Amino acid sequence: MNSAITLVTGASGELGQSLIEALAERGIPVLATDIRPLPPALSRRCYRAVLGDISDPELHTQLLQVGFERVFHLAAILSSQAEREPELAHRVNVEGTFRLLQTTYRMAKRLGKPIRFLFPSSIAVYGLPSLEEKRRARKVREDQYLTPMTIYGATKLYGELLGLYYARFYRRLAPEPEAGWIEFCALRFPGLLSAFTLPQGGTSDYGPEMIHAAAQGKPYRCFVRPDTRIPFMAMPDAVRALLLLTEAEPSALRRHAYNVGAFSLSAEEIAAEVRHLFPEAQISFEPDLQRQAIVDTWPEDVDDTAARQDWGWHPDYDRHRTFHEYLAVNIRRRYRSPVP
Ligand code: AKB
Repeated sequence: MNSAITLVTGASGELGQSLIEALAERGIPVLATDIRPLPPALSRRCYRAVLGDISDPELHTQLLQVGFERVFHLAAILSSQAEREPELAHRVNVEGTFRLLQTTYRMAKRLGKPIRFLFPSSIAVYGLPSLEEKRRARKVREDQYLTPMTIYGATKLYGELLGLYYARFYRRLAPEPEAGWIEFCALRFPGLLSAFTLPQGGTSDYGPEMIHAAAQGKPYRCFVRPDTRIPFMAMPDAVRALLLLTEAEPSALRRHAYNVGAFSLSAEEIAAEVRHLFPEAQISFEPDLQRQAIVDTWPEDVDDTAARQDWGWHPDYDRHRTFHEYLAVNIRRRYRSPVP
């Protein structure tokens, strides 16, 4: 990856923090932005940090002043919060994405070359109509069940289409390479499991919350049924997927949005892994009807054949490695919890 200034939006979020660490380790200067201040240690890893609302034109003026040659657009309101605050979700996830695509196009024209724009999308773009269909469907392909039931899923799906539109429309207007355009690509992520940070406002959060609570000796009430099954991925794999896709040859990318998978787990299976690592863990199940309804429409697993074929995707962390190497070691260290 060349050492061009790389814009990371949503820099204070959990994916943002891990991605910035990885970019900084590679010596890539990061222009970070978020509405919340960055943790000071993370801010020191960045070339520049600009605070602001991604839907605010003033922030975009500042981003253009600094300049950038690559984009990871991570800023988003996640599913559970978006259901509570749909207007906010629309402003951040739709208007923010639209504005950033415009800004990136202006930047690409100024540079006279294409800018790659990576957009983390989600399994929330899928909407399985019933539990029976969810069990029957098992691994869902990119073009199936695209009828999300949440505002978050709808805004992510629209973000993918906006990106595709920008990539195609301006490419048609400016067929000469020196004119600049956007190379857009979306990754549909499953629930993410990080040892270092906790997500905020998502519906797959019961996975990470369960293990972080156990490591701190706190009881955890899981808000979905034990048999609830969705795909999950370890955070280092999510970061690696973003970096791999950034480096893929444009001609290899046959899709504008790719599934990436690692393993599929029920909430009961997560609880079993957590109890294995922390035998004292106190986990109970008290489903919340609204959040349960959301995950019941998300697929059990995803078919990521296209990502494997087109840009060599494969997860490094399966279920065992995720829990017994990555999470066990790092979470114990983080909370100084004893090895049983
Ligand atoms: C959420 O739960 O909203 C996210 C997601 C699956 O995109 N973690």
